[in-house]
Amino acid sequence: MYCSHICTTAAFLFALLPHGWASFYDNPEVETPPKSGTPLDELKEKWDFEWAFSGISTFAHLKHVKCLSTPYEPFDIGIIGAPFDTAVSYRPGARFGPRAIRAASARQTTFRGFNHRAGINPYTAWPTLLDCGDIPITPFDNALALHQMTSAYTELLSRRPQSHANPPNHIHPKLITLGGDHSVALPSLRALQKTYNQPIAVLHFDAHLDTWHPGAYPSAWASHPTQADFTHGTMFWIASEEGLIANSSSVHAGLRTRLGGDDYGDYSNDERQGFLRIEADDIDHFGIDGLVEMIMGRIGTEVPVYLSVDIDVIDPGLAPGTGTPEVGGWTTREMIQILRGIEDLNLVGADLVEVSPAYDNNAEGTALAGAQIVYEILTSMVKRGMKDRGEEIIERLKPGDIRKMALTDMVKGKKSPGSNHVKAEEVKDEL
Ligand SMILES: [Mn+2]
Repeated sequence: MYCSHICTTAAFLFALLPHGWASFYDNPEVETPPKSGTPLDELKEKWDFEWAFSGISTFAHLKHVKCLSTPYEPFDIGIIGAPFDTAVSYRPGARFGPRAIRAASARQTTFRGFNHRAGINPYTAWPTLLDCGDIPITPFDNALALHQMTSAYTELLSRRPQSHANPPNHIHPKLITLGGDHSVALPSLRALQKTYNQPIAVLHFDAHLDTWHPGAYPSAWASHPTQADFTHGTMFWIASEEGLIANSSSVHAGLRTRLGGDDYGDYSNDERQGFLRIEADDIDHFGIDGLVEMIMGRIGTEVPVYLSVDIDVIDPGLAPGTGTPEVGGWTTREMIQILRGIEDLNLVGADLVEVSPAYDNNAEGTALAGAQIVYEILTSMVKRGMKDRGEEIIERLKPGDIRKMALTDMVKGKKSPGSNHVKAEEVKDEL
């Protein structure tokens, strides 16, 4: 009875269809309009496209080149995997981080890559971007692994970037590392210090200090120095000892770890290494703008900065898949806003480490957070380059400005603008 009514209606409507025309139900051979250009151009036009869910997994569908063994393919910014996790103190598994982050970046595409918070699309802007693949790192010998990573970074940083000297300070290519446990920051810093011939400021987002003395792990068997000194909790201590880190312009942000012993000894040790400490709880007292001000005040926009993000800076409720989870962390949204706030830093390299997918939730939440953080870092590198090249950037409004503007208009009885691409000057006039 139900069908009879529906079916009668359907039959009636079908009769009204213009049967003389081919409809898409006929599934005809589709003729694409003729294009000017070579047959190869036409093939590319038709077939060079990947949906978010299709294609071989690279970061954001970027072209994959094994950069280490392909010196004739220049790039400006390379994404490189460091699948290494034999220096962790708790949960191993971050060697699978690079592939998880790449998979989670699948919805980052050139055609939908505009960062509305930043006003640019990093995937269509000036730099040649490549997914440089992974550094082949031994899982059996950490001394050798450290050597391999240092050699790999040094090799890649020695290349001439595609857009050499445009912007003027773009003399070396830039790398964003997908970790890997956090120890991979040491070989990065070694290579950066050598390449730039100066100590590098470290902006370090993490629940933990990672400036611990190797002796912080008690053992009757300890001898020093030893290969066992190189861990994901000691690499900044080693880097400080080696003079790689710019003392007095480095920052930890997001700290909430328990400390060793019965006092603040870890902090005094940390201070000797020249870090400013911003704790996770500080966000409630100073807000995002306050934290951004502290970081920018400390580092400024000129000194070369290595931005090192341990995914455990995010609360494990949102990012559980990590080596040493600590409750009470920042939300992903807070982290994104902080990263947007510090976009004027002079980044010379970055990493996103400690994504350990075996402990992630089924919805790949940790890897998604990691992929988004890499996107924000990449956005900053690209945007700073655009500014240094004198390119025009769509000025964006801060979320607070938009809200204020909407409220002002509503108070005046006007329609709320409801969009954020209104020119900033117009709003300033309004306010
Ligand atoms: Mn760490």
